[in-house]
Amino acid sequence: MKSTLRTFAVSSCRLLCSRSAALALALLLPAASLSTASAASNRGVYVGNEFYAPTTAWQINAQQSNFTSLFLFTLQVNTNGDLRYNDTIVVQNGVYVGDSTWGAKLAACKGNTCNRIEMCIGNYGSTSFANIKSLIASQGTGTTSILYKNFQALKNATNIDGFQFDDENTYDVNSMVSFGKMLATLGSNVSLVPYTNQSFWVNVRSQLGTRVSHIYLQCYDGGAGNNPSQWISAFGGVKVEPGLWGNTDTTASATSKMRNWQQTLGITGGFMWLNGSLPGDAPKWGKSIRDGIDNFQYFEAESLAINASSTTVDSVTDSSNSNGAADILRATAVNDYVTYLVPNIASGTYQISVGMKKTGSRGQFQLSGTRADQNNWSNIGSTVDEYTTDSSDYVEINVGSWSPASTNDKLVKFNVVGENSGSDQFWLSIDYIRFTK
Ligand SMILES: [Ca+2]
Repeated sequence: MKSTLRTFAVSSCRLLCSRSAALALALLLPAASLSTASAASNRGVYVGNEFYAPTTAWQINAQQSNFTSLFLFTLQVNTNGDLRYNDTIVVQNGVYVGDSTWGAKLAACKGNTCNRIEMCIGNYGSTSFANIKSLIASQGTGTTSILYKNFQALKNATNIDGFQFDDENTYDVNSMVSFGKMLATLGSNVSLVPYTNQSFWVNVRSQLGTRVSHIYLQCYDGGAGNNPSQWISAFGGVKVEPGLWGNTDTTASATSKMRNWQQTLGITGGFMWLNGSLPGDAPKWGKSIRDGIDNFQYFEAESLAINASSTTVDSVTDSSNSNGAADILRATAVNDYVTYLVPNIASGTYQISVGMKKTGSRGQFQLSGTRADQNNWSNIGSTVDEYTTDSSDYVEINVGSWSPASTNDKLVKFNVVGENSGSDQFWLSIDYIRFTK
């Protein structure tokens, strides 16, 4: 057993605190309630060679990034049809010759918020779309063409959800449309990633129709002057998902821009260019888009009223926690619990997320909820393990969905159900609870 000695800058017992004071604080919390978003946003980020193939550490980074979509940057099509992920040939003569673990390791990146992986084709200065045009002119896109065979091999090996068209110089409508239709027959969606030449992209979208699942509009660098409203009009009302650059925006400005676009245009997604790889501060960028677009209510645990608990709950200060503080349930056994009163939650379906500081001495909990004036508990999601082998991980976990049927105060209960075999305690860290509609 590890020592239980711990020091905190400030540690105030919450078990016997004034509940009315805590409730008053909770009611004063600003809740970012946006008008029209109806589901958690799609939040993309470009990543690079660190995801060929992603180690366990990169898989965890992806899951904890607060982004929902990874954009693998970037695939090239050689003149003979060989497919190259950056400098590495991955498909040749219809056969996948890349890292044999790539598909499994990409699949392992999904979880928590991360649920989609797209692969970008091309980039600035790339000849890939010129090569695609030539190959289609000579071989077409039938099942015996090298393009078909190579993309089928890549799709089978990686199970990529979609391919992005990042053509920045060829701009040939007919071959891009043929290529998009070919990918659709392989079960892959297409995303368009324009920054200029609007009429070309509008024509491609028009001909590919719903085979195009996303339009990611670059609103930085060469596309800095792009107005998403004007592009949405040009696409006949199809929503674009605007993208920003970490070098020319801050997290605050990204949130502000995304919120404005959400409120005025109803955008449901956005993306970040963080220089082509997933940086250590990716979670704050994923959060910045989420905070701009999502319709959510945010409750700091340390400010919520505690309705009941089986043992001590301390409020601890920690500048890495949201609002600089979090609650710690000093659980010593299975079935220790804390129940919070969460005020004024409207009926509807929510994704419930919990912010926490994972460490090596944390327990596992099952979340459940009920109307505050009833005793009608239902589980929310499945068991969450707060244990980590890292010294500390400040993460938000998407616990699960909950659909309260009526509008009123709710009780949310964290019940300890066990501990990881590597853990030496049952304590829980509860930083905040977020309800996303
Ligand atoms: Ca907090």
